[in-house]
Amino acid sequence: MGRLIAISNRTAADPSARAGGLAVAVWESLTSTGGMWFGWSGNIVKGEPGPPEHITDEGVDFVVTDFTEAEHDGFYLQYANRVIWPVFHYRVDLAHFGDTDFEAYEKVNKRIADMVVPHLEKGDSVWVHDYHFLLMGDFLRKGGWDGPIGFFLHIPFPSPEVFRALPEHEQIARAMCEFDVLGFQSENDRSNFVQFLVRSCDGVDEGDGWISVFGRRIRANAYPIGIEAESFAKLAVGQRAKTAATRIGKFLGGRKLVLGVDRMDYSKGLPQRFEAVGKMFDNFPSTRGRVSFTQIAPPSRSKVEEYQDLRVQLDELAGRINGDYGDLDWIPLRYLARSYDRKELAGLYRIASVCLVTPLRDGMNLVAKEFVMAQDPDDPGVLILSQFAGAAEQLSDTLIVNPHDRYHVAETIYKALEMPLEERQERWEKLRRTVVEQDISWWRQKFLDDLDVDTC
Ligand code: GDG
Repeated sequence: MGRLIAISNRTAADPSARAGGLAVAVWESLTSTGGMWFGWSGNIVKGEPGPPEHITDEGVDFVVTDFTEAEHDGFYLQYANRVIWPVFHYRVDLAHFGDTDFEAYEKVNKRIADMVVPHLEKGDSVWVHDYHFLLMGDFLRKGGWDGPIGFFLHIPFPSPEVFRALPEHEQIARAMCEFDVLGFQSENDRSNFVQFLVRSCDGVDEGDGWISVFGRRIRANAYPIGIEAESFAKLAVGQRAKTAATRIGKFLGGRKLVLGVDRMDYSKGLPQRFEAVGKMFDNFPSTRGRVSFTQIAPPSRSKVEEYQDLRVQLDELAGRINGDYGDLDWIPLRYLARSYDRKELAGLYRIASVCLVTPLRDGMNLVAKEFVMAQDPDDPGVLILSQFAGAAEQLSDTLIVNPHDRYHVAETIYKALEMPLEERQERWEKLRRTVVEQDISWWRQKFLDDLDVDTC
């Protein structure tokens, strides 16, 4: 049985970083194959980075490197997060195409590949994660590795027209075709990628996920990522969850809770969501004083200008909506720009009547799945989900909305608040079954089966 070798920007070398679903899934695969995990240490150093640090834990070898200031800026902050992230989320208007950032992106992909190749042995399989390392397959091949390489993209893959806006799209597409198995979150993303190869690279779609392109035969499939469904359901009835629910219950004073939980990112559609909530108070006066919207929005990438602008925009909108509709004893909308413990989040999901998951684009969106698993079967809340989240392909039994259409979102929130118990239960049971059956282990196994890695 061969080893699995994972490569991702951040690893779970620090045990406290093993809490998230993805980290757990990769970690479990590695412990069962005695594998290795390569990535960034999280440290930024002045001058040249020293040799990579080796950490061994439960049979898994982590090899992590520091970034120089130039690498952190050019590779991470600029090309990955100010070029690929906006373009792949259909925000070409927000992309900053600098002169030198792609060079930094290439160099880091090559440096990490060069760090990995000497450790690879015959029989190993490599699993690369996410948009930071789109060129990794190419550099691993150039370094002499001809064994299997899988790649999973956690964010959307844009339509061919949008992808072509990326000045380096040809080089990136060619490099991506050095992977053997390419995993996407949804059929829509997979089909965008395949269409690009067919229309622009003379690729041939052979069906069943197989594509012939650039003299190679590769596979591209949808592997929708899941969560640790059963254990999340347990968190939601734990003590920490109950305490959080009691705390927000004091604030609500018997009113219904409409909840949002998102990293503060422009892809998550927060301003549009705030406006839709404002519209609801406007168009459905019976909700005034009876409903409160709370958005949990931990800041992310706060060094990047577009994220600072978003913060200002949210402050203004929240101020205006509360000014217009609020009363002496009622705050209609509030957002908390801080992070809560996962157990506390589970408690908040459980007492929410409605969860608004309305990104403008999202690879999958795990919040939607967490909300489903946290519900009380006797009185489940209602999920409102954007048609542009990857999760909408699996969770089609919920209320699906166009997040740009504030009027319709407002109407849908009202409909969700008024939905009879029987309908809520029927819909929730279907969603629950999907989230449980297609959980994080299912996702991992489905991907690794196609890469032909035995992790049992
Ligand atoms: C990328 C893709 C894809 C949020 N606030 C707090 C907190 N969270 C947790 C949620 C959830 C996670 O963060 C967010 O996951 P998402 O899937 O919603 O979004 P991204 O971070 O953008 O992730 C996405 C994902 O990768 C996996 O492939 O689904 O499309 O963009 O788990 O619960 N966690 C804690 N405190 C918070 O305040 N502890």
